[in-house]
Amino acid sequence: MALDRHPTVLRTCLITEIVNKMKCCISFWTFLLLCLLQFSAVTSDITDGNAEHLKREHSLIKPYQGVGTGQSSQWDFWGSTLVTSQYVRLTSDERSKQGSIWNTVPCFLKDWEMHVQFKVHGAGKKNLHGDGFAIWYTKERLHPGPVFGNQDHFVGLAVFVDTFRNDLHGMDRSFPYISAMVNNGTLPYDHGKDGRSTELGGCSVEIRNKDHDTYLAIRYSKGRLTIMVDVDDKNEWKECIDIGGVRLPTGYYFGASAATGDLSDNHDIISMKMYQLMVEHTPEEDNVDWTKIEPSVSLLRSPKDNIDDPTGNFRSTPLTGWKVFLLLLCALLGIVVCAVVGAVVFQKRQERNKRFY
Ligand SMILES: [Ca+2]
Repeated sequence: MALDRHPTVLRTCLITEIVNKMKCCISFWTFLLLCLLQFSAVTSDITDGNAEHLKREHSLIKPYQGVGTGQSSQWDFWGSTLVTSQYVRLTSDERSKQGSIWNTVPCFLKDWEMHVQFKVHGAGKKNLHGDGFAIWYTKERLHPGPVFGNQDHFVGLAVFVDTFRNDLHGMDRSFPYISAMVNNGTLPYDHGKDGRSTELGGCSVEIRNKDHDTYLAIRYSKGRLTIMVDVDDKNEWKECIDIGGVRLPTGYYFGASAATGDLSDNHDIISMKMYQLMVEHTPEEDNVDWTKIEPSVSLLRSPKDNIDDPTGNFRSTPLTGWKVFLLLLCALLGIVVCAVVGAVVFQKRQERNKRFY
């Protein structure tokens, strides 16, 4: 009978039961964690270019027929841009050049992914080349200016592939450096600091004078901006930037621009392929007039990183919802493991005490 059991035995049974429950609990959480990791791996996969959803009106594809000619053309170009049958050269490897190419059709897709094949090459040795190129999704098009050949105080999204280090204090990063910036027209791009004070995130990538094809992908879906690169000839995307809380309207234009200064490079765009992402939206989201959205970003603030940042913009990658959840999960797992270890030690001690009596 249970009541006749020696108290120590009863306690040992209880502890064994607790330990078993905790083991079960750990298995459950481990399973959940694995599921989450699997889910995040799936969601972070970039589309492999499903041809069904390729939007030709927003894509620039060899041999670039109809580029810049007549009323029906879907792409305009400007400045030093040279269109051949094999590439669109925004600048040649010469000093003080600026060129751009712009989609003439505004994009009304809510969720999209742009794959850009590019080639940056030139005679300049290490650190003696510049300045880089930018991919744009902006309200206005064909407005030349000082930001990689496009206007400053732009409205929309810019992805910069900056090949020349202007900021000699910023030695914590190597160049070329890819970064993203969202602007509602109020912020200037600071060339002297390589745009550091307004960037949303970035990564260093070796992209120059490669014999193989080099790509970058920009995905915008459900307020999330993801930038990936495929530059190592491995045919796989590597994450560069992934941030949530990004608001971009529909109805803006895609474009690419490049500039050279005292130093130069050939900045070639081989293709820009736009894919529509099939994503469901809630009725509330669908009822909003997406063309009226003002470009903005809401990030978790990181005072440490912005101590000397007068613009109030934030360059650190924020903790997104599921990352916070994973962190909490890990903390919970840690507590459970500690509790189990404690319980096991306690159980062993009780058994040893029992032997002594
Ligand atoms: Ca620069």
